[in-house]
Amino acid sequence: MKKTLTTLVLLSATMLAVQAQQVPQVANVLGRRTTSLNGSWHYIVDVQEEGYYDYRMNPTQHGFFRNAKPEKPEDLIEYDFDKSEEMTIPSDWNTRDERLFFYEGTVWFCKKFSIDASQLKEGWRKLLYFGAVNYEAYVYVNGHRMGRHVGGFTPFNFDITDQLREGENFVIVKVDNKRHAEDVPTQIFDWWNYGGITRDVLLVDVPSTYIENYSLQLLSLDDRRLAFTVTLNKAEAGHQVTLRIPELKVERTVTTSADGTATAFLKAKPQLWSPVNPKLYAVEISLNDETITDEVGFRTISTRGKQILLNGEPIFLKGISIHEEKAFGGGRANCTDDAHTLLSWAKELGCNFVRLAHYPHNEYAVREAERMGILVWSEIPVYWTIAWKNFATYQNAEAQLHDMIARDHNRANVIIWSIANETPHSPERDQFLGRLATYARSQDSTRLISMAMEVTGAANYHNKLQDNMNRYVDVVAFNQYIGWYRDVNDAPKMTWEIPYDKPVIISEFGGGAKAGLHGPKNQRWTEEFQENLYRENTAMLDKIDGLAGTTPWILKDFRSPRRVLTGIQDYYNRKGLISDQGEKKLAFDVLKKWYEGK
Ligand code: GCB
Repeated sequence: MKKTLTTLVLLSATMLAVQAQQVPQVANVLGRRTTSLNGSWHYIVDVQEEGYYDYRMNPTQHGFFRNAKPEKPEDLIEYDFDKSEEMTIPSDWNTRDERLFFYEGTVWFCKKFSIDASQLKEGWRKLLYFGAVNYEAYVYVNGHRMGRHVGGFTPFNFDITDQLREGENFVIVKVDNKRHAEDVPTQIFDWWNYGGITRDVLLVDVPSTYIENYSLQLLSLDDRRLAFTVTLNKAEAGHQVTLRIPELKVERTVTTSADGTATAFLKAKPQLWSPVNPKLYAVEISLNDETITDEVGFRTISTRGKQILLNGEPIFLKGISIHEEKAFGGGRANCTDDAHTLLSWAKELGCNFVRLAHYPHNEYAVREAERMGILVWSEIPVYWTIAWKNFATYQNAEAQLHDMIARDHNRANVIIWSIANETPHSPERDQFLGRLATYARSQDSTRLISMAMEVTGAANYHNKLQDNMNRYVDVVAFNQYIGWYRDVNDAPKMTWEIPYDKPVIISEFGGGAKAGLHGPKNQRWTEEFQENLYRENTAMLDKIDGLAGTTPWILKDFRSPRRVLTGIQDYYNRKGLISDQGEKKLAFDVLKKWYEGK
C-alpha cells in the first residue's frame, strides 16, 4: 500500500487520536466476564479499498466505517451493510465464500450489538477483544476509529467504553490480508493465507482498575514454592488481590506497589503436571468485584547437557508438527473440538509433544493440549526471508512474541518458545534474532528458547550444524529433508555432527504422499515412498548424538498455494501422515512404532 506524504500525515494524526483506545492484552479472557460477538456479521468485499480511500488515494471521512444510511431520498451512499451478505465469525473468508478462495485484499465486516443501561454501570469498562484477525485490522465502534493492529495470530483489545451508548451499537472492522515483504510473515510462506476475523470476538467486562495479567508457577522442585505475580492495568499502590487454590488450601492476599504489581511466594505441594498426569488446579484471582478463574498446572522444565528434563527427569519429545487447520479439509481451526480431533490423532501416534507451526495457534488448542497431557512448542511467524534490516519488521516480530508469551505463559504444557523457522544466515539476521531471543528470555526466563535452523554445511554425506544463533538457544533444533528435497536413498549413509552441548530436536523431516496412491517405494507421491522415507529417516535419526525429540512434518495435509501439482497436490502440501479427509497413510504406523520404542 503506497501512501503519499499527505496520507501519512493524515494517517498518523488519526492514529494519535485513537492509540489511547488500544490497551495492553488482557490475559485469560476465557476466565472472565464476557459477551460473545461471534456469529453472523455482514461483510463487503472491497477490492480497491473504496471504503477507505477517495479517488485520489487519500483516506476519506466518508468511509464504510461510518455505516451511513441515506437520510433524504436524493442521498448517495454506495454501500449498505444491512443488505450485504453474512458470514459466521470466527472463520476465514476463503472457506466461507467460494468466490474468495484465492482472495487477498480488503473485506469490511460489520456487527450490531446492543448494550443495556445496567451493563454500563458506574465504574465498569468494556474491552473489545479479538482473538486474531489476519493480517491487518482497522477497528471502528459506532463510526469512531479505535485503532489498528497487525499480525494475524495474536490477540488485541480496545477499551471502547466511552464510545458505547445504550441500545444499538455497531463495530466495523476493515480486514486486509495482502502480503508485503516487510511483514511477519513475509511475502512467501508455505501455508494458506487465510483472511478474516479468524478467532473469537468478545466484549470483556472489567472494573476500571483490573487485573491485566498474572503468572503462577512452580519455583523449583526442591522447595515446592509457587511464585505468584499480578499486574494491574494501572500503576497504583494499595490494591489488594487475592489468590485462591482451594484444592491446595492456598489463599493469599497481596497488595500492589506503586508500579501496580505484586508478588508472593507460597508454600504448596502440588502434584506435578506431566503427560502421564496432566493435573490442573482450579484457581481464582480476585480484585474487588472481579474474580478471574483459571486452571493451572505445575511443573519444571530445564536442560542438562544434551537432555531435556521435565520435572527433573529426562524426557524424549515424541512430537508431530501441526498447522492450525480443521481436521477435515482446509479452513482455519478455532475451537476445542477442532483441536481435540487433531490432538487425538497425535496421541494415537504416541506423541507427548506437538510443534504448533508456524505461528501462535488459538488458545483453545493450547489449553486442550494441556488437558490432554501434550507438551507444546509455540512459535512466531519469523519464517524464511524476513526483512532483517527493517526496524519496523523487528518491532512487529517482537510484538507478536510478546503477545504470544503474554497469552500462554501460564500454560504448563508450553515448554518451548521458538523465535524463527529456516532463516538464511547473515549478520543482519543474527542481530535481529539475537535481539529477539534476548527479548523472549526477558519476558519469560522459565521456559526453553529454540528456533528451527538448517544444516548448511553438508559434504560427502557428513552434515554439520553451524549456526551463530547457537549461543542464544537452549535447545538446538533443525529441519532436514533427506529423502525428499535432497539425497533420495542416501539416508543410511548420512552422519551428523552437532557441535553444541545442548539437546537436539529435529523440528521437521518428511515427504509427500497422496493418500490412496500405491506403487513401488521409489515412486514419488505413493504412500510406499513416504513409508520408506520414514523408515530410513527414523533409523538415521537414531544415530544422532543427543537427540532429545522430533516433530516430523506434518500430522495432516494442509492447504498451500505453493503446491500446484494437479491430481496430486491440488493446493495441498501432501506431507501429512493423515490426508485432508482424515485417512491415515502407511507412514503413520512407521512413526507410531518408532515412538513405541522410545
Ligand atoms: C519446511 C518449512 C515448512 C514447509 C516444509 C515443506 O522446511 O519449514 O513450512 O511446509 O518445509 O513441506 O517443504
